[in-house]
Amino acid sequence: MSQPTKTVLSCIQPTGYMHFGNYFGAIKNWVSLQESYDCVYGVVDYHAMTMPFDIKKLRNNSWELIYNLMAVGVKPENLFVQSLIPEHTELSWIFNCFCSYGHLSRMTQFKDKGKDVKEKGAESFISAGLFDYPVLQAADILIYKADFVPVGKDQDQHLELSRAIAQRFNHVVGKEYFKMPETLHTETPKIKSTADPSKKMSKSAGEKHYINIFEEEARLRKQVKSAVTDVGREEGKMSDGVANLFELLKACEKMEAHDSLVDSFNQGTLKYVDLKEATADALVELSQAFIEKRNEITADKRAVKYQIKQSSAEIRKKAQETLREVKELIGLMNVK
Ligand code: AQP
Repeated sequence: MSQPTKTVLSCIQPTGYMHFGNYFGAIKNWVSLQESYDCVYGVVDYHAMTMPFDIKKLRNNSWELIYNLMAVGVKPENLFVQSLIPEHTELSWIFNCFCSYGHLSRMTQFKDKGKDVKEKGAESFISAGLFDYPVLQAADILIYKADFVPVGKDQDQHLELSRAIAQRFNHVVGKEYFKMPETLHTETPKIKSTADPSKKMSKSAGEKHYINIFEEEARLRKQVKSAVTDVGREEGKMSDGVANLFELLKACEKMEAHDSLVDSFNQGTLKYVDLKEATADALVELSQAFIEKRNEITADKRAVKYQIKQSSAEIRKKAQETLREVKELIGLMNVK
């Protein structure tokens, strides 16, 4: 008898551009996993509200992210928009009651992002949503009973929290209702900022700290050319900045150039300018292909919007089924 196909779930926030950290850390895996699994991928607009946001841009950012995801190869039938599936937020309330305050307060992303907001002088905007969003994330994952969750390394702690919530729920209801979702990483789960390789590539750190995958060629080359290479180098050890450029080259699957430049590094003859040029060439090649595909997709935005509303409605059926079962199990009422 054939085994049922396993489910893959992952999400991304519509907070602006998609960068090479998102792509090489997670989205590249989203695309390839579609060949072997039932995949569900979300544009999580409720999560994008947890940091200060612009109400005039939120909806458009979600559509832009959809075009971007499709341009890199995510199939539209696998995509949903979170605010079109209200069962996620309903389940997240239930999960709030299965998650301890102490566990949630240990989340490093809350501390890091809270610090960012504070440094920008907006302390009063550190919202309860920012504190609580890992619980919503647990609902995003568990509502589809996902087996695998392809994410970057920065999400490991949140995945652990999802498993803890699932375990607590199973314990309370006295059965193995939720399965434990497993994290899947790419070979490059943590791409660093080229401007400050001690940090991950990220949008919230500011413009210098991420490279947009649809970047115009001249600016992309400039960003790679100005990558920090030598700061913090220990004798005989590769600096974080140089290692990051090698990671990017590897992620672009340019192994011949990668291996020959690694040889030069080992022999002490590597010129950083050559490493930067090879990295920029590889990123530009990829980015040009994405831009071309994106132009094709955005030629008919209405059709895409229609398609995504349809796929969200289809994906919602599974979320409704899980929520109904959860409510039954814990003594809540279902409408019908
Ligand atoms: N630097 C990274 N390296 C590897 N993977 C990464 N991811 C994010 N940054 C890196 C992975 O991308 C997926 C989507 O992440 P997100 O929803 O947090 O998207 P984002 O808001 O676009 O990510 P940012 O820019 O990194 O946001 P901030 O600055 O808000 O933290 C996830 O699987 C994530 O692991």
